[in-house]
Amino acid sequence: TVQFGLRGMGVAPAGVEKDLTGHHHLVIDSAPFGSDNPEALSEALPADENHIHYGGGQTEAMVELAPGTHTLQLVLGDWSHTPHDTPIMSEVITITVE
Ligand SMILES: [Cu+2]
Repeated sequence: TVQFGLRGMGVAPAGVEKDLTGHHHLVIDSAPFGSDNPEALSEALPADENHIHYGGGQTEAMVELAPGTHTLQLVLGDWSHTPHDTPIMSEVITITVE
């Protein structure tokens, strides 16, 4: 179970255009979002097995991962799945699934 933390912003479902809100995306085993990857921050996040959208406004989720080492990063996206102008994202963490 992954719990998504957020302060100073609200969570709104995808498609709801409201200032200072967004929905969470979990980036799994994929290139990190950040200043070294600026183009990824200016367009909608892809939707695939490495980029999970929580467009219902979920603040935690169960994720099934194969045993081994995985990286996770949380990226907030606006109503259209695009990171905010000042992107809101976590550091990349590395976890081990046994
Ligand atoms: Cu999204």
